[in-house]
Amino acid sequence: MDLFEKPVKSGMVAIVGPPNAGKSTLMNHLLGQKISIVTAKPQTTRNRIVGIVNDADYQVVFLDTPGLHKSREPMNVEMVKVAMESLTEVDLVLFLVDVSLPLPEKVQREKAAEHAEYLQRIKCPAIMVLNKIDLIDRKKVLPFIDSYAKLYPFHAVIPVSALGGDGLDSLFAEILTLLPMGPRYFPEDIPTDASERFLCAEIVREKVFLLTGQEIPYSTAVLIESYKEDDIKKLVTIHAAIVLEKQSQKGIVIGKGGKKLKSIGIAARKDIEALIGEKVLLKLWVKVKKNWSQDERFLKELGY
Ligand SMILES: Nc1nc2c(ncn2[C@@H]2O[C@H](COP(=O)(O)OP(=O)(O)OP(=O)(O)O)[C@@H](O)[C@H]2O)c(=O)[nH]1
Ligand SMILES: [Mg+2]
Repeated sequence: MDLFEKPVKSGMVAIVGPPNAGKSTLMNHLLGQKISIVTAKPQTTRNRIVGIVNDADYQVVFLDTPGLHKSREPMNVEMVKVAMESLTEVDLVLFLVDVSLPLPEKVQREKAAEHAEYLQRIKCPAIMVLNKIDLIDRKKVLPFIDSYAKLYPFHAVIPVSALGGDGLDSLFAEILTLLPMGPRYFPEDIPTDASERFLCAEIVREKVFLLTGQEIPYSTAVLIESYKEDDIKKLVTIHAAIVLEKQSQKGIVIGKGGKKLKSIGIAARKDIEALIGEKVLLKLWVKVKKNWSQDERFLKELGY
């Protein structure tokens, strides 16, 4: 880094909140690029994922995090720990909730109490982001603004649609006003610090989430076993294992005559090619590792 580089608005911004609130969708939209995987199922994101937005006057480093929730499962406990740590290690927190869910008042109150517990840990400015306003009548957003303003001294409460983009300009402007001046922490030309291998594994996992039902997504991990670039042929060959917890799940992921696995592979290859800008040969296979999500060493290997 150039020592004489002029300081810019720069800092770390954690995107935290309950599962499925739209945290990854928000980060991708602010980046203008898909880095984090998105599905309609909760607990999609398992790691802290960095997304960097650069301009002449700023560098905003977003941290997309796993959803905050109560769980005793070892993997989920780790995921929540990652999100909790993000609450305390950043310059600004965006606390994101889904305001489109029609919840009974009692549940709403319980949720607010749980959120207040998380919010107590924050040591920096915070913005409350009320997401998915495209799904409800504008008038229904007002009570949320009031009730969340009581929970914590937020610098702002901003309704948005992370998917459609409504409210994101105001949100980004507010983010910039709250960030300190400082150096750029990352080079200007990279949108994330995640490796291509990691992003490829995530894409395969997203397709398993999207194309299988019931318990399969939560029992799935993806390991990239080899990643070879051929500069002459301009071809990247990737071998990946879809790791499941039980033998009985194998048939579901492979499907009749291998059909399901084939469609997972086709969908994943398209996205990987778009991400790395080269032709990809993706070879997938399915293996069973009994109760891998309880195995701390394996979780470490996966980076969870
Ligand atoms: N209609 C609508 N849907 C949205 C919006 N934001 C996100 N979604 C949808 O909500 C679902 C969850 O989105 P994600 O971005 O994966 O949510 P998340 O908070 O990252 O979820 P976890 O990683 O599981 O904690 C997906 O189906 C998104 O398309 C929005 O503003 N409007
Ligand atoms: Mg997510």
